[in-house]
Amino acid sequence: MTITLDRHGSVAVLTIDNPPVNALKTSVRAQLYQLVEVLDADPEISAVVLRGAGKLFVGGADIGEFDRPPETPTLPDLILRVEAAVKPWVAAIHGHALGGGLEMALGCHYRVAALGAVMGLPEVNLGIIPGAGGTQRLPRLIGLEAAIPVIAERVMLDSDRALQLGLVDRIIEGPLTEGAVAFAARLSQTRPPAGTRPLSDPGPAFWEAASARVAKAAKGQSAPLAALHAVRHGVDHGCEAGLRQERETFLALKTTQESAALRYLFFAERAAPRPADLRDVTPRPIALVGVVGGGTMGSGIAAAFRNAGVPVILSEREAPALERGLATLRGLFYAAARRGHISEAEAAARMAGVTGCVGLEGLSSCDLVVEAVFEDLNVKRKVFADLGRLCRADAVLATNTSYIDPRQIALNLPAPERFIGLHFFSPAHVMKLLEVVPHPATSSEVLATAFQLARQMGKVPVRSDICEGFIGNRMLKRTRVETEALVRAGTPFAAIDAALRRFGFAMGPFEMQDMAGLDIAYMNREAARARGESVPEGPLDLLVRAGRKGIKTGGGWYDYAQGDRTPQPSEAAAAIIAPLVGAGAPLAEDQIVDRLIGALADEGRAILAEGIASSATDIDLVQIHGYGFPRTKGGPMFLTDRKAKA
Ligand code: T1G
Repeated sequence: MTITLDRHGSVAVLTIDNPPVNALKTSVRAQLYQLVEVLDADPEISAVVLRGAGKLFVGGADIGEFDRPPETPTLPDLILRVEAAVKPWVAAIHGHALGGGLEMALGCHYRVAALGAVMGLPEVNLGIIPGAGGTQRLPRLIGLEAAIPVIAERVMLDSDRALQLGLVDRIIEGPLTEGAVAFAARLSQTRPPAGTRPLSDPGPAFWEAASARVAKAAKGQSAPLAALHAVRHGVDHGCEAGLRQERETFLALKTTQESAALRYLFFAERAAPRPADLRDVTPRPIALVGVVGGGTMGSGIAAAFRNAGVPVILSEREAPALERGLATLRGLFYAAARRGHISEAEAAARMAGVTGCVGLEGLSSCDLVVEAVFEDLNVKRKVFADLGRLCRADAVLATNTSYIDPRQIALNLPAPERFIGLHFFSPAHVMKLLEVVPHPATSSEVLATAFQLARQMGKVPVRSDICEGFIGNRMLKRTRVETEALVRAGTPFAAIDAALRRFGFAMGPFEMQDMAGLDIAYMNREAARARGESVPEGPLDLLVRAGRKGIKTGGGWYDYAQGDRTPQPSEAAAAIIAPLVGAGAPLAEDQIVDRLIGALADEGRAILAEGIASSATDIDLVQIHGYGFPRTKGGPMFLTDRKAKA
């Protein structure tokens, strides 16, 4: 049984106990449906309290059931039955009431909440819309102005705001169940269903503004506007018509590739920080972190740890460089305050948790030290030789290298079991991806510590074994090879960028190169040539040798006006690369996309076959959280796998 029934006098308390999030799976719905009948008929019962066991009320419908047709009683069936109950039902909300969980509460006649409870309808995150009345009942309870951001823009309501809006009837400060029972015991009747409340049309200007706002926040996803449309349909045609339209839209969206991709990522992102093979390994406590290098990566990494509440010591070789690093950090925190993400006081507190030191001696008491110095083997080796001498034997020592073999870096390091690669992505305090690259000697405890830190920082950690460029940059290199081959064969690079932007990338590969700087890839190619590898002369080499390194030099593949990051077509660039551009027929847009996504998946399969990545899902997470692959497509492995099965 996942529903328990306790009697408190004349009040029945039903507890949904379906760990981990009390999802309203079929058996839960069936039991609840039956209990409505039983309790309605029970003369001893005057009211019903519905609550969730554990840390929350209900996390929603069971997302795991979405790949099959809904079984009865469906959630709409159950909610209509509760609404029709003759005894008043009170939803007692603590923790989260999300999606179908909030819709269930909206079907109850009354709602009470514990302090700090959070309510929302985040279905659009999954490429669907609320499918059990949320788009109709919520606006009728709290008004369109407050409801639309919850339904279509991922806004959450805490208990105070919910009380203010009339979503909840009471906040229970003491023990929730007792408070809810006391509230219910005083009830003598139900209340008309939320759906019967009037909702007038605010007029075209309101809808225009709402559509524009929702479309902007949707970033190309289709569910948010579909949710708004369902709300409006109910305003125009009444609640019943709105419920029908909502359900049809929900069922239709559920079968889309976009929703399948977003659900796939939902589970992948939740599983990533808890690899099964580390579940029984206790991570080390990390109370103080040292960061070596105050450049762009070093200051970003320090900010990521501070944002997670961990005190940081920033180390630089000289005082002026240290001052610059600390100033960059201060700038990051106060920029976050200016954007309203944190308060000024919080920005000051985060900076107060940073100390600086010149040299490495000041890092001897750190539990973890992350090296983020210049990408040079000898420089890194020297840093770790010193850290190995200065730091405690149980301190974790990590390198942020993106290309160099960690085994080479740790060659002379005593106790290499404490060494690991932690590859952050720029800007490190923003980008969610963290490639965790164990050295062959890395202990499972140190590995578990890396994943625990990723959880603490809200990162998506992906384990990568050692190869050149690990998972992400290796696939980036493959993309470069493929895109360059297309240009050589006659497909304009601007057409490639346009094709991938329309596919869903925020920018194309050539625009991305101009932003990151062409010289990074050029130096890697030159280094490979110096190692005797055959790297054919490419258009990128011609551009860099002509002084075109991207935005920072006013031009790369494209031209850029002073202070403007908008790519402009460049005759100069076209002339420079012309000797290497073929006269073949350019590929059509879908061919470009198929070719490049296919190449990414092909490289992904090679990475899997070599055991560099643990799963195809991990490869997709790297692409989504490190390289801007559109979430609505799920990732190259997910997409090509679906195509192959179609
Ligand atoms: N269904 C199935 N599994 C779920 C789930 C759900 N709704 N929510 C979470 N899980 C799993 C998750 O995969 C993980 O599994 C474990 O629970 C713990 O999750 C009709 C159609 C509730 C705030 O979108 O936001 O209702 O990895 O790590 O940090 O309109 O989970 O342990 O195996 O996230 O404490 C709408 C989704 C559904 C909310 C808890 N609801 N969940 O956070 O734990 S659609 C949502 C969350 C719907 C109706 C529609 C969070 C949480 P595992 P976790 P957490």
